[in-house]
Amino acid sequence: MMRHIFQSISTTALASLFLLAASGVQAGDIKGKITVHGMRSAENIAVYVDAIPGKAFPAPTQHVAMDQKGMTFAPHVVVILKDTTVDFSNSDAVGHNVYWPSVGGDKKLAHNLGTWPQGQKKSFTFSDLGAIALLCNVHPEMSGYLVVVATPYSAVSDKTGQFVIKDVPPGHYTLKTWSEEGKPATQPVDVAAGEVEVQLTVQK
Ligand SMILES: [Cu+2]
Repeated sequence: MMRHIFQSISTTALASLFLLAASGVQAGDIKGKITVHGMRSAENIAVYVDAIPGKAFPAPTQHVAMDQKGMTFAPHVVVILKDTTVDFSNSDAVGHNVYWPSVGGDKKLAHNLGTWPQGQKKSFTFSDLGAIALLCNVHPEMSGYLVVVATPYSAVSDKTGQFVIKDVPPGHYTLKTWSEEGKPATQPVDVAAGEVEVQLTVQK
């Protein structure tokens, strides 16, 4: 009987069935707006899905770029998935150094990549979670930040405090923030297919 039913379903019908099954787990986008209190700006705030229980993410094959350009780290804040390799480049005519005094406050994870001239780059794979202040020991006024998180679902806010985290699998999660000036904030979020809007407040 079953055999007969399957034989009577055309290839096109089968394809439609697979599409239907796939749409049952359609990802959604988290569209958010951050309001700040006591801070200079709502820009450059890292927002990320804290964790997805039972789900492990493979080390990304694609590298992330962090440049030193115009005597600044560019971009100023980058969020990366754990085990991402960052390529540090130097676009300035002067030598720059890259070092970090800790990872997530752990001074044992301090590291100095050295100093190198324009046009060269050095790579490093970040396997520990936490925020990292990037510094240059040639130019003490320079700073940038890496935020290493446990999921690939993250974003950095723009000048108006807005952000979009794309293609998040449906589920109930906790959004967290990291910023240079503000205290960490958390916000529950329910993701389904389509777009979910969230409001976040970050306090100094
Ligand atoms: Cu420098």
